[in-house]
Amino acid sequence: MSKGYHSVHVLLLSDCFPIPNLFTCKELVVRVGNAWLYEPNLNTLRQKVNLPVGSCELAVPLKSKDHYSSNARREAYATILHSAHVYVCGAITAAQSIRMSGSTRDLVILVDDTISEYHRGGLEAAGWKLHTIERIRNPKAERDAYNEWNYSKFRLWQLTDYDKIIFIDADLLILRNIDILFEMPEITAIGNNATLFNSGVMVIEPSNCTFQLLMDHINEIVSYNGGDQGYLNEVFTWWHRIPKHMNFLKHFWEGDEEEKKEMKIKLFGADPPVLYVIHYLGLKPWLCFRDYDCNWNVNILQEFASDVAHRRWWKVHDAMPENLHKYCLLRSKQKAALEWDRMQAEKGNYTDGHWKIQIKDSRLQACFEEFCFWESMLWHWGETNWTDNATATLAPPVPIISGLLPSL
Ligand SMILES: [Mn+2]
Repeated sequence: MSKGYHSVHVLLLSDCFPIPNLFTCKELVVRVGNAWLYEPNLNTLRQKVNLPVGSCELAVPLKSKDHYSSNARREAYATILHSAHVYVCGAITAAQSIRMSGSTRDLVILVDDTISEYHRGGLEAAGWKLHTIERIRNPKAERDAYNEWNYSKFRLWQLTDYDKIIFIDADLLILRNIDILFEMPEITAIGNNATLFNSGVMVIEPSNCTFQLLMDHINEIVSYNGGDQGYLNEVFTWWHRIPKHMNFLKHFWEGDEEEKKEMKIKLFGADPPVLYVIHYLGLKPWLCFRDYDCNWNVNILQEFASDVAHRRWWKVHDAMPENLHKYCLLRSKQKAALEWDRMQAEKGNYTDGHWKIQIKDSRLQACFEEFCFWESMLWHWGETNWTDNATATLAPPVPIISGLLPSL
């Protein structure tokens, strides 16, 4: 390839659109039918194709490359809450973890109008800059399904005040500074399985025309898992693989040998940290009592259970300013759900024995809703015709912490 002193044109003949992060829509000169003519920036294209694709050179570079200019003010960490206020506490704690890692980059959070003023206040106090977005419906999702709105993630590409974004899920902790990823191109991520990347941590480059491209194909591209991860993997078939430590999944595979399990537990607990990022799969730490990882009490979720990783999350939580802790309180319904799972584990006499542990978490007693008598919710829990009308008609939560409110 030319040294980059002369401009070069690249002509591609293809019925599909060319890989959009190698040949960007900004660099498209003209398209006629299946002929695409680009005038690429040779320096950035060279940097990308020089990145290792094999398994021998996965490490991140020790030193920044001099030809790759970066401007910290145009770089940010970003996350998104798609209609999920239960992730507010996670996002607040994730922000804390980024600051504890020593990063000073902007923190940007995308929220839609289902996130209340109260919760917005907490996110801002934690350091997130709020961007209100119009959510994007996944046309292939069922109504009210978990993945109904997750195509809203495409709006990250509209954050054109920034050249580079490290996207992070709201359910992870940054234990060591990962700013070095700002030197990596779109898409940089860890491998999920085979040739696919995990979208929990990924580097992207905002661009309105890339956003448009993602939107243009929303009805035709089929996502293998029904989520944004599957969709993005269809579009960005070229991506740069980084070590698993930069998005380490809290997950013990069924096939993991005992040694491997022990190694993972050691990694979760290492202090000073060895892992850069822990990604909390399964039930989230803030939706459990702090006493133990509540994934233990659900048979199919036990593969996600780790008390060591759980404790680590709470340590970061506890290091946050006191005024942020109230965003991590448990709703009555969640307390009932946790107790229900615990009772099932007791009935099943689960051998890990976590269900025997007495809960000392003060959040058990703290109530910020009008309805605090969560035990009554258990009377009919699990019955097929059970509805939670008793709580649904109550007023929205009032942000008052009190363990003294009388039970109804
Ligand atoms: Mn996640």
